[in-house]
Amino acid sequence: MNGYSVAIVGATGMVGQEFIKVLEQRHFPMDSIQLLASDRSAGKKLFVSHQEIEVRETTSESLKDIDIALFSAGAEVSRYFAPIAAQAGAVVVDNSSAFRMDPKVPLVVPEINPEDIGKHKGIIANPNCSTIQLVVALYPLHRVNAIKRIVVSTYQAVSGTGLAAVDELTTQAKQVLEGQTPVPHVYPHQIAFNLLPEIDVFMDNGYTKEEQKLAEETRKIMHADDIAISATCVRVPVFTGHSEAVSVEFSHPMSADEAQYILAQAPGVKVLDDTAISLYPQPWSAAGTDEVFVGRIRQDTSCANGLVMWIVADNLRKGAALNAVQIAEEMIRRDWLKAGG
Ligand code: NAP
Ligand code: 3JN
Repeated sequence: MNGYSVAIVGATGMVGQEFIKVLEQRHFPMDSIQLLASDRSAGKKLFVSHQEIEVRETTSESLKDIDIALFSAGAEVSRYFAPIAAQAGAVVVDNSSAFRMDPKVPLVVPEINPEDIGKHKGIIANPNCSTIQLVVALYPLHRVNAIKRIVVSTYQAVSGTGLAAVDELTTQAKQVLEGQTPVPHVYPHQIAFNLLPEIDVFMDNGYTKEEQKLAEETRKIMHADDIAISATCVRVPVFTGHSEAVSVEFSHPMSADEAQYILAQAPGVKVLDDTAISLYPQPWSAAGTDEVFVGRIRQDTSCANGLVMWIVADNLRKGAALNAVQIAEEMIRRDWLKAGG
């Protein structure tokens, strides 16, 4: 056998569709692929490498004889089916929040903590999209000069919410331009031509769950429990590409030039930073690409050891599907993934 038996759970969704593209583009070594979703999609046909494949309902039976199961059907589905898939012999890479903070489950960004993959017991968690791009950019700096505090504001595209939200922005934008008043369905308010500082549910301390995920996951991946982090997560009327304005306080001074130099050599990072020609990362141009883009690197005039920067990445690729496939590739490279169980 040359390749692996792969399953995508949530294959009809935004992340699932990106999984198919990433596996095709990277020539992931597959012998077979199972496209799984809810019973609503059973029988629907999708193409993988020019081959038509029927979507099946996710059941215990459909998760048998799988080597690697890529989950993106929400936390509830993962909580129920990921242990079943792992018990049946698959290694699960789960895109949901279900297991991310479980101490027994590795939370992995291959550029940062690939060795944590080796501790898995059948399930490996993929971080939240906003976390991934933040740590890919900040970890190379942290290794040189330990980070003490991060203050981050995110500008998150609607594709992070899924297909229904992409449709909602499209419909609302047309309605507003035609002089109509949109009725919101996916979000609590109109998203077209608007900003919503609410992603996931509000908690008792006034932060949202998304803001909490960003802080907790960052500390877990970087193995840095004492970094202080405060986040404000905002939904913006952009289809693809999450952006982040980040203030970082280091243990010692770091110049913008030094940070640029370190980041220019960092894996998965591309520096776009020349204010003379208005060169800086933008979600529009990050969409469809694999790198985490960093620009606007400058001294924080409010903090002696501080830098401020602007970080952008494709939330469906590096923020979700690509990172998960890179975890699988890393396992293959280290001979940690066996074909045929
Ligand atoms: P989406 O476009 O709404 O797609 C949801 C997918 O889940 C569809 O394939 C849907 O199948 C499937 N599904 C729903 N209920 C199911 C069930 N009971 N059994 C099996 N499949 C079911 O959402 P998305 O944007 O792809 O996101 C899906 C999940 O991925 C999110 O809930 C989140 O947990 C995770 N995610 C993670 C990140 C990240 O930050 N790493 C980013 C985005 C999403 P049907 O078409 O049959 O309904
Ligand atoms: O909103 C975004 O931009 C990212 C969304 C991620 C998301 C959406 C629904 C459920 C998640 C996640 O990955 O944390 C979840 C979840 O699994 O809880």
